[in-house]
Amino acid sequence: MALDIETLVDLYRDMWLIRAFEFGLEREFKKGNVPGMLHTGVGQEATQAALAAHLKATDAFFPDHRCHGINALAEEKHQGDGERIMAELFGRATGVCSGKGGSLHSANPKVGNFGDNAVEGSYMATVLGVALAFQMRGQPNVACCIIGDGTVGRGEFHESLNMAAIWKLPVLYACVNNGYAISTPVGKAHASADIVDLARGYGFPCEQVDGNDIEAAYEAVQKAVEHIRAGKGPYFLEFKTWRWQGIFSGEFRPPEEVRYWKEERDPIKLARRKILERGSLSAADLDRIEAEAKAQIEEWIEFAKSSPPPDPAKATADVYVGW
Ligand SMILES: Cc1ncc(C[n+]2csc(CCOP(=O)(O)OP(=O)(O)O)c2C)c(N)n1
Ligand SMILES: [Mg+2]
Repeated sequence: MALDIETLVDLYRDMWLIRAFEFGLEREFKKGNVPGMLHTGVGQEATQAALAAHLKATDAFFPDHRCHGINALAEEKHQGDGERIMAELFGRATGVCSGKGGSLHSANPKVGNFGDNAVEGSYMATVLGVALAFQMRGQPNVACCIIGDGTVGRGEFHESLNMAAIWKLPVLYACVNNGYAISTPVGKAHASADIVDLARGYGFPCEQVDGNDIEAAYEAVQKAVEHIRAGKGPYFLEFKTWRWQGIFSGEFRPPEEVRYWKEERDPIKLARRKILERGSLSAADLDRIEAEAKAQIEEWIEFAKSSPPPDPAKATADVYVGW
């Protein structure tokens, strides 16, 4: 089913915001302005924009290490301050965690962002507690965990799906299958290269989605979220996609594969084609949306750069809660 043009254009704008965010961040990282490690979500914008479009501030999501874009969109959509994710990545006091969280620990539960951490799979257990709380309080909220294909190898994957199934918990599993974990192809690490096959045995709805097709991704998340909010229990979505950047710099994938995904399967190019085919917006209109997103990100980068570093006297503030 085709999305209405307004929604499609909004998603196009969101995808450009994510890509500009990641490219801007990467540029500054290479200049030494961003501390820590960096893994970007370039190539996965459709999946992230689709999730961000349906998650409310009252929901909870656990992002993975490529989710700067979804973190920024949640911040921007719910509080109008996406620049605080940029500042967090720059390690500045104006960041969502006062510059002490960085990429993996950017969190802000006020917008539903419960944060990532360095141990792949750990929040597949934590998400159950949040989901159980929603269920016990009778709230129609979604607890979403965004995981990569690599996380599927962790024991928590199966423990989490099993418990969500038997307790009918409101969990949305969003598995971003980008073909590799570090440099190991999915099919060499798991019994099926289609992760959805591994999830199906738990008996709740599971679907495989083209994660580079914004319409398919948006509609799949919409359907899953409606199911969960109606109290019908968990839902599993596998987004088939591809990440432009690996874990480390350098390229290990065959040149033809890289060309195919960047040229033929770029989610932004695909969305642009769809919008132009509808005929109500011109190429110039879409160029303007792209330029606006890039300009907004440059403002966020300036905000981050001009913000002060955290005050060393507050190093332990917010580390322990209320005692
Ligand atoms: C338990 C654990 N083992 C290993 C790592 C190191 N590590 C960081 S990212 C990563 C690969 C993750 O692959 P995937 O989930 O497919 O995500 P992608 O980078 O492809 O998006 C690994 C092994 C880790 N963080 N935690
Ligand atoms: Mg992967």
